[in-house]
Amino acid sequence: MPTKTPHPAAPRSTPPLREIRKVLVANRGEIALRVIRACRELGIRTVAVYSTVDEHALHVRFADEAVCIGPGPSSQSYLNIKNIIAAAELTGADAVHPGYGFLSERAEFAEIVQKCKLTFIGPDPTHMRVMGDKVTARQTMDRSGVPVLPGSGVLTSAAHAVAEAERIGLPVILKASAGGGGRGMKIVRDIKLLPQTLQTAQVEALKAFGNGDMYLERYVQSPRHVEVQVVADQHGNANHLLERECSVQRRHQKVLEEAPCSVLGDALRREMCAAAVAAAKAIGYHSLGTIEFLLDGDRFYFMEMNTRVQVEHCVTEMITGIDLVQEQIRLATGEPLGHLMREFRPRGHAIECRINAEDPIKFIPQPGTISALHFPGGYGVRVDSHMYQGITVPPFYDSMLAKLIVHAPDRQQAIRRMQRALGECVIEGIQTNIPLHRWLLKQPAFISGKYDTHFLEASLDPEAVRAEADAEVQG
Ligand code: MV4
Repeated sequence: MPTKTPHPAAPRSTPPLREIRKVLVANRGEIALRVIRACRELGIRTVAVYSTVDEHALHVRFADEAVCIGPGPSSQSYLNIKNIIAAAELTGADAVHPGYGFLSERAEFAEIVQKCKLTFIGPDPTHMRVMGDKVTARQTMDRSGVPVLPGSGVLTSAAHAVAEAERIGLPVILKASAGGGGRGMKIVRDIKLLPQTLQTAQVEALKAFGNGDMYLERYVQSPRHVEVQVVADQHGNANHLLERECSVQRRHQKVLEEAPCSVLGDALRREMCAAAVAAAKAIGYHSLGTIEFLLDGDRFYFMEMNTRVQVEHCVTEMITGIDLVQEQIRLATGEPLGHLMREFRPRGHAIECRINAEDPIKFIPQPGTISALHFPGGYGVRVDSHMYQGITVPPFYDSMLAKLIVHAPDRQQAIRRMQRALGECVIEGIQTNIPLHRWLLKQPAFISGKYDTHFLEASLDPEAVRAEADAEVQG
């Protein structure tokens, strides 16, 4: 049940409503379009930023104004804070939406945006810092009663690590405190290997994140990745919008997501969603957020919090009927949760397939020009994409071309609808992972819903995927 944190009668934390008239969208691709569409419906003007290779991109055409912020490589454009802020000042934008990826979880960026008297459409930099430091996040959640796995603080020596591993019990997983999303993790099954593994991991973490801090957790052998969408306002109210199942992954990249999770019963769903709301309240969070859990049978444990809108937010939109990006913008103005402060029940079932420009067998990204394009349609089908016929997909960015989202009364019908939609999809000129999705949707483990985070990599069958690719060509 949604609850309200009582706060002093003298409103300490009731900021004035900040009007948003013009949003600078600090991103590209489908999420830039998603934000521009939300703004248009809210009557808010938009500013696109783009790199020289994105001159002909749809987000540039859809926005009211557009400013070039640098050359192709993201370090010089979509990650170039100075140029993005300059574009906001130049166009008189009063808010910045970071989308996902790029600068979306950089606390310094949110801080600079605020210092320039712009509204950051997201949480406070402090929330990003607490959740960006995984040891602090874990401790904060533990103290707030959110279940965490048995684990350690920052490891100070090999001896400390061994003592902690013996206390926790093998196998354990070493994680970088500055990591996240699967980066900087190592599983340790043999205590003799722990000191060496720790040293290697520290060096790697220092190189990758500029911080070598590592911690330990009990390793869960075959978990599911289930995450809860939370929403919170600037007045102390927080609520959840149910969960998403994201266990179909390869190398920590999600391939397909669905909502609701087919193995959660009502009682466990309530418990997990309540824990997610408690997590948000524990840090006085506001904006949209996602609490990721590892689900192990009927036990769940806090993994990470994402302080941004996520790629897979659409499946939640389909089963709740809520436009999450519009709500995110409203929350940034200081509006209260209002109509979001109710108990949500899953309305049917939604599935999202991420269509990537990649070799379906070897997963090598495939930049190039799209010579023919036709997206599916019809009842219960949604396509979020920045593609059009003739576009050249540059090599510098993420390879996701489109999200195919279906909504149906139940999971079986959603699977059938997705199979139908994939069958209507035509993308020529570059290879995509559509054959992988066609194969995936036929797998008994997927159809039965009995899969975990290892399922895709463990059962991938290159010959069977190749057969799907060949079948597609023949029609
Ligand atoms: C784990 C785990 C098992 N035990 N932690 C991967 C992403 C990052 N958020 C944490 N991850 C994991 N943490 C413990 N204690 C297994 C994973 C994991 C995983 C999690 C979600 C989805 C896919 C995954 C693939 C491999 C490992």
